[in-house]
Amino acid sequence: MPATLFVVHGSHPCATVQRALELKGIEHRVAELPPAMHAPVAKLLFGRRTVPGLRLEDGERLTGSRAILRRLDELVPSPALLPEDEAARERVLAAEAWGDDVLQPVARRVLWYALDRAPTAIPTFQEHSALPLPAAVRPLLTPAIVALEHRLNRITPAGVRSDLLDLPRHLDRIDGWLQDGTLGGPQQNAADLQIAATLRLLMTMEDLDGPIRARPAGTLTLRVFPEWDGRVPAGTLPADWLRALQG
Ligand SMILES: N[C@@H](CCC(=O)N[C@@H](CS)C(=O)NCC(=O)O)C(=O)O
Repeated sequence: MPATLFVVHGSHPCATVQRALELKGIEHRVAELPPAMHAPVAKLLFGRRTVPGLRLEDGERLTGSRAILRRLDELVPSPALLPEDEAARERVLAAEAWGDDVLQPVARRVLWYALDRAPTAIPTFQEHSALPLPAAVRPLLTPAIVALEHRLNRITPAGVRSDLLDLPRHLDRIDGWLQDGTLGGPQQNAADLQIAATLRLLMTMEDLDGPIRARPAGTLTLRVFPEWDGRVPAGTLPADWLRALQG
């Protein structure tokens, strides 16, 4: 049996790992878990309640996007997801860690906050989902999923406001890494995959799409992930909180 990647459809770290598997040509199937309800399943299978989780052909189980990418590089060294040069490698590892620890949660908080305000956008995130949930049942589950995600991600309006006010600073940092070559080289690296997946999820919100798309960070994102389900209409996020991004 090929490797199995356990995902939630549209999850950004899951997309990071899936793209790494594709780049390396590792045969795999994708097992999709229902959002929010995936946590107990992931905990049972991988000992940690988050996706992505990867079960390799020989049964080895891996969890966490960064740990999975490290193991994939050991198993299939080419194309490498980290540069050979020691200093460049350290820079990519630091950018990847920042993308995981700092940027990844920003997209979760802002998106689930937005989906609470615009629940009719939720089906657009399921367009290519393979979950055998009848369309009639999905709207019934939606409020519970949104509430659970708010709890899991400790979402508050003040927190989301400060995430959005900080976003221009985050984008400046990413553009700086593109300028110094840490990101955006001819061969996609681990930090490209980690950071672009989060930016792509943020770009599903029309309020954020334009300001990100206009930057080098947006160009990288669309190069790594041209397609992504989901569209949250403009005007969903409070205009006041977006001022820093537009200015
Ligand atoms: N940062 C870790 C964790 C990923 C993560 O938090 N995934 C979310 C989905 S995007 C999740 O499974 N959340 C469930 C929870 O927090 O219980 C990684 O990159 O693998």
